[in-house]
Amino acid sequence: MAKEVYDASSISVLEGLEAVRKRPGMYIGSTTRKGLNHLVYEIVDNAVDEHLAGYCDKIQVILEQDGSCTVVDNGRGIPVGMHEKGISAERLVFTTLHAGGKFDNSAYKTSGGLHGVGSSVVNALSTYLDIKISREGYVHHDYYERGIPALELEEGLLPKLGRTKETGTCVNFLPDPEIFEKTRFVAAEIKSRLHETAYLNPNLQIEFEDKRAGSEETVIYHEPEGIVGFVQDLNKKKEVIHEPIYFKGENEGITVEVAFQFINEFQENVLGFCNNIYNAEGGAHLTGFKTQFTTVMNSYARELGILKEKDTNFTGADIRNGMTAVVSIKHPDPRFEGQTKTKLDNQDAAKATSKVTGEEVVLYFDRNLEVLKNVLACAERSARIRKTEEKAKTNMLTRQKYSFDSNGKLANCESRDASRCEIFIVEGDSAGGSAKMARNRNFQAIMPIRGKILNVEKATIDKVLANAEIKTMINAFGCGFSEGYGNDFDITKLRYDKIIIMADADVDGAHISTLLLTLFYRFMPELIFEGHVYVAMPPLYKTMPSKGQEQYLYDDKALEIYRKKHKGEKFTLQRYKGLGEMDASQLWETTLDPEHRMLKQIEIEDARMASDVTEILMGNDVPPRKAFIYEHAADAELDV
Ligand code: 0RA
Repeated sequence: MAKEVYDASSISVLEGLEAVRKRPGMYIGSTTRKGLNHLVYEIVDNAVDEHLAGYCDKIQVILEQDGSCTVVDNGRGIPVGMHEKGISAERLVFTTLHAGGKFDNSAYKTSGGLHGVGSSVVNALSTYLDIKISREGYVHHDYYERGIPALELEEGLLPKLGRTKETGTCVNFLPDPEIFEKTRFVAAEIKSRLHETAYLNPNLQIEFEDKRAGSEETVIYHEPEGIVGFVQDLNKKKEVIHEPIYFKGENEGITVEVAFQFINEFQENVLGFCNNIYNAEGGAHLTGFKTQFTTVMNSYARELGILKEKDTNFTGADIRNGMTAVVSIKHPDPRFEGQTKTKLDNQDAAKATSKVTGEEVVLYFDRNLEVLKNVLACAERSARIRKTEEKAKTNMLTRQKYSFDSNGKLANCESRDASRCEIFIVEGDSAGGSAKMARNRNFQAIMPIRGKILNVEKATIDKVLANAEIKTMINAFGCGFSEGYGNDFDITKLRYDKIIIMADADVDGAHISTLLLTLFYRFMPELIFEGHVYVAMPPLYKTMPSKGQEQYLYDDKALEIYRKKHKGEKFTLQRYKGLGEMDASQLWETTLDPEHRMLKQIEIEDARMASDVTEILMGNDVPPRKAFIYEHAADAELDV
């Protein structure tokens, strides 16, 4: 049959699919769960393009019971007619790399780095892909297996399933387990991305439905207030100091849209989007916005006498202290650079954003003097703290010794090869003591911390820096820290490949882990994004059978399995309540030894997901916090 549906002209197509399957990472970033989610985003983004072209206002995303995903839109339907190459246009879209743009009437390509490489990549990486296209009065059908068409065409045209008056596209695909390490979609991440898409497209309704056993739910995302609603949502648990400010403008074919709002907290959260795609590494649009905003605010500060003649200007970071902003631009020909191809490179985007910002911000603040004064007060506070911080940093650096800080608490390892080194942050002095004895001192460092460190989400930077344990930790890691995202932090200086949080498997332990994760996310976010942060999973039980080997069990499920397997046999069960109950050799065996231990890698896709996660972890709502810990514990990437 393959011969019938696949003629000689398709050899290059086969080669293309083969290339995708050989090096999937090149097309979707990775084959971990992050890559898996990208499959969904690829298909959804195509439907969003159809919305941007003005023909689709509803998209449905369904996680099916069988592990597949369905994306339905009510657009015009992908063209099914004969294309010049002698095959249906739909086949061309799903089998050739980068075919998307050819049919795309909209002025906006969404080729944002990993995105827009399109439907053919999803097809190549799926066990099967089934597509139903409603247009021109019929439902047209096509079906592929691992990217290869499996239906016979009738005179070059797709078979029809029946008549319809509707139009639209429905794609159902099953990720291929030969390609992906994990094939279970993570609903939380997909939902977060869909919600964001809804904010960026206020006239679009997105329905998410999870049909998988045990996690059934339906959520509808429709955000008619657009990016203003986005900013409000990002700030929903914060103390805001004014209503969100919104403006939109156009310059040389580039549309610029900005919403921002200040909160009473020491942090900056400025997110950039180009053609609806999040730019994790920022880029020209953010530079244009930030630079212009700094200039405008400094000149207001002088005008109002907040800055005197002898004073130096506020820094950009001072001025953005407390700012939450979404900068969304539409560019006819976006280009991306950077490590993950998520940094907008077009210099005309900086110019356009700067021009629109310069005009609009002045229009607003000229009429809203009170808001202006409140925002400048945030900058003043930040400048004061910056100066304290600079002093604190100098003190810290001059005092710093590599192996032992002034408290002598860090037991460092001998190796200086960062790629091999690990640092364990251990709760409690007694567990810390055992860990120091148990470790392999060649490559494992131990840093005990006492009690609960500061809740950094609520503390100011000078308080954070005054905390001895935090200081020691920052010194030990070696890469500095950043207030806000990415300014003074150099991940290449990191001294340990793995930072492993080791806490008891109880409520206090969970709290300590949460505080540490918050600290890392706020001041050293790349540690998390680049996968250096782990949580150790000490065993919950040890079984001691009257005959046979002792065995450590890491969770209740393992115990259940053990009980089934050893039915009728006698064994004593020891339950570990804390790390302190294990002696050094047990601790080595169960929690330190790379051959036997279990680590959970902390995975957060990027800053915008993380800001939700921090909210969930640190907020005062107990139920969502439980849900988060539970869900992620169940999904844990076990590095056994
Ligand atoms: C190009 C042209 C036309 C539709 C589409 C693309 C289209 C693509 C996708 C991908 C997912 N859903 C989609 N819906 C539509 C229509 C051309 C015409 O009708 O004139």
